[in-house]
Amino acid sequence: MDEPTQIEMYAWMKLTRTFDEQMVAMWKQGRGLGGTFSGRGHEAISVGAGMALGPDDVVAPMHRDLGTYLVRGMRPERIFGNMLGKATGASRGRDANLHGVGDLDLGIIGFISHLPQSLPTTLGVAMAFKYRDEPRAAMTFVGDGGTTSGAFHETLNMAGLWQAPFVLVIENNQYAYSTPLDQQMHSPNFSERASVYGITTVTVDGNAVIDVFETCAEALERARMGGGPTVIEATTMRMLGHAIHDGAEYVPAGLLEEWERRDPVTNHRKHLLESDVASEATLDQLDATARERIAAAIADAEGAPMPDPDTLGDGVYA
Ligand SMILES: Cc1ncc(C[n+]2csc(CCOP(=O)(O)OP(=O)(O)O)c2C)c(N)n1
Ligand SMILES: [Mg+2]
Repeated sequence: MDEPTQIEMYAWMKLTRTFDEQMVAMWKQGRGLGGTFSGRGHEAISVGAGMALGPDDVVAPMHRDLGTYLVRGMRPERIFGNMLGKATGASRGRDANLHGVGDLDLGIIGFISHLPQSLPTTLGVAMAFKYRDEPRAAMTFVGDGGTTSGAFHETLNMAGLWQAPFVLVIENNQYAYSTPLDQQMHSPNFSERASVYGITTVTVDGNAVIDVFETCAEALERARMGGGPTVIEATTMRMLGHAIHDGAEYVPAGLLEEWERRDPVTNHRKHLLESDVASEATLDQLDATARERIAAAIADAEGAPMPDPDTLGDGVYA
């Protein structure tokens, strides 16, 4: 992989991490509004997958995929604005977290709260591409918990049958809310689950951004070229609670320590320095740029107006 791309990956992951940290701090200070889900630990997945998408592909990110929104071109002002329920937010004040931050002009379908309903929706988009004979792919995400739902199996069944240009990333972060993997399913072998539907399956280290990027890029290209769907299991760890209110005391401390050593942002930085791709000064500069960018986005969102009550009925179709 060329060096500028590796550095760009660091910049996006750092922007994502900085956004996440500032968001958590704001909510703890009582400056937040709705529920907020930290994606700490998921940056290599959200950024690696986001960077692998082509300009004509469509993506439906999940609640821990802040990086995908940012890479895809969603401005941080619109995301913070959304989280604060402001008129400047992506849903114009209709929601107050990452849910609903969609923009089809950017090729982003907003996150659908009912898990895992982004899957059948994205399969529909993929099938539209196939019917129109367009070389485009549709990608979405699901958590380990979401794979236990019927819609996961229904979607994979049809994706395999129709050989749709569909790519699904399973973000296996070891927990669904407070429920660990071994209390969710008999055998957490996600590749096995998907392969029975006639789908290519790959498992990737979800904390290694270059690996995630390359795996997703290959799957998306195969989909665009008519090679059918892929399910990618990306293994990682949810490093904070389910949402801001959850202290996650039920997660063994040793497990978090183990995954902290595999932190995706720290480790990519280390890789760039050790392989002489970037200097400490270059990376420090990117850190400073991320801090400034996020501070500006927060100031913009906090200063923005609430929606005008007269617009309440806008966007209501039935
Ligand atoms: C149908 C449905 N039931 C319950 C919820 C509430 N809920 C939101 S996230 C979540 C846990 C999901 O776990 P997982 O799929 O592993 O994703 P993670 O949060 O770990 O990234 C639950 C139960 C929901 N959004 N939709
Ligand atoms: Mg999970």
